Amino acid sequence: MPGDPLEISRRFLTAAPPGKAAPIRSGHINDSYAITTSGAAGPDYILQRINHSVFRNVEGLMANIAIVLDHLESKIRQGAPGTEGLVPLRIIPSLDGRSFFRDDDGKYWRMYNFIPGSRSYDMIGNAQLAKEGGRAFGTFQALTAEIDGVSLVETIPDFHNISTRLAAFLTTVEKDVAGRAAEAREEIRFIEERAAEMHLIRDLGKAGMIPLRVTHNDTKINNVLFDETGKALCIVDLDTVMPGYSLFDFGDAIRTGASAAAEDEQDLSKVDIRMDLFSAYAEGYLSATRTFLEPGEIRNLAFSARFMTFIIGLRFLTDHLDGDHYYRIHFEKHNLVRARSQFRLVRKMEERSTRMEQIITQFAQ
Ligand code: ADP
Ligand code: GN1
Ligand code: MG
Repeated sequence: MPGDPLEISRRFLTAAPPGKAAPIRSGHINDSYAITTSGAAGPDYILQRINHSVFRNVEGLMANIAIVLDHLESKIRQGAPGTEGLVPLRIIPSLDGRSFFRDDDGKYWRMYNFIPGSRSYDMIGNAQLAKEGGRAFGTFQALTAEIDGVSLVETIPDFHNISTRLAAFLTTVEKDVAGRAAEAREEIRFIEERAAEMHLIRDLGKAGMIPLRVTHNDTKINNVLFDETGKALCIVDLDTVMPGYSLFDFGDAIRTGASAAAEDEQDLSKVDIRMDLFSAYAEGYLSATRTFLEPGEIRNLAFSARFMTFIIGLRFLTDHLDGDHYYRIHFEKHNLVRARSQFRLVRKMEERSTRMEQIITQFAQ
């Protein structure tokens, strides 16, 4: 049957025949399955259907990932600083030797090795894990510095471009195709009040005050795989690796990795930034990056958390007003719930901005 994950997994060059496919339901865009080969105790591979309406250039996207993974694997092999204990992620080729497989319905699939004994967390429980997560993403930033950004395609153009995101939002509010704008009046005002200040990173970039780097661009903390002792094993979810600002990656990791509540928490009184986790993440991240980050980057790390939380909230709200075409939702108004929780988190970060800046200064020394 076309589209059946177990059938599809048999179209890849696995070391043993696939016997079981179990869905992994954490992401909002792609579909992932853990593939266990016959007789094996745990999964050996991960199969993913790439969302082709979000990622228009799958060939370019897989080429990006191949460049980054090859580079990371060679760094791990050389024993570059920070790579101890890291496990390489590898693309498993299709039977016809390509980096992806296109099924009879035109859907795109790819396969990776499953990182054995790994787990990921939608929310971080303790400072030790936050510090290790920060060290892992900091190391990723350090290791990818040698890749020439020109060799990478922009898999989603203007992904964290606040100007185009705000313009899309305003058009969506104006059209109000789903008739939902009235209910979101407060959130719309929240965005309008902050729109001007949110241009900061873009302005610094344009003025040459912060460098373009190779960045991950989706550093949700569940994209770090840890072992059972809390040691980072691997960074996954590389679909959006492309040129960007380090501030995007720091900010998005704080949004999820230092949050006291889930991304879609409905009880807004629970939403807050945990300063113990922020501090630990910043310590881990800066331990791997402080030698090369530029002053314009360091100075804006605390702000970047607010920025990324804002822009993701803005995208959730835009999708809600547009009728939920982009993010997978699990209940009615899910995107509105997500947006509200992100905006509450922005408010909490505003209240704590002075302390957040002090912490960055302390660990940047
Ligand atoms: P999404 O874009 O849907 O978030 P991810 O690539 O992040 O997709 O995969 C979803 C989840 O699957 C991850 O958070 C992680 O828990 C698990 N996962 C992804 N890749 C691997 C892997 N190679 N080995 C083990 N688990 C993985
Ligand atoms: C999406 O696919 P996933 O769940 O890792 C989104 C990110 C958002 C995130 C919000 C390609 O990530 O940009 O930060 O949801 N990915 C894409 O949870 O749009
Ligand atoms: Mg992910």
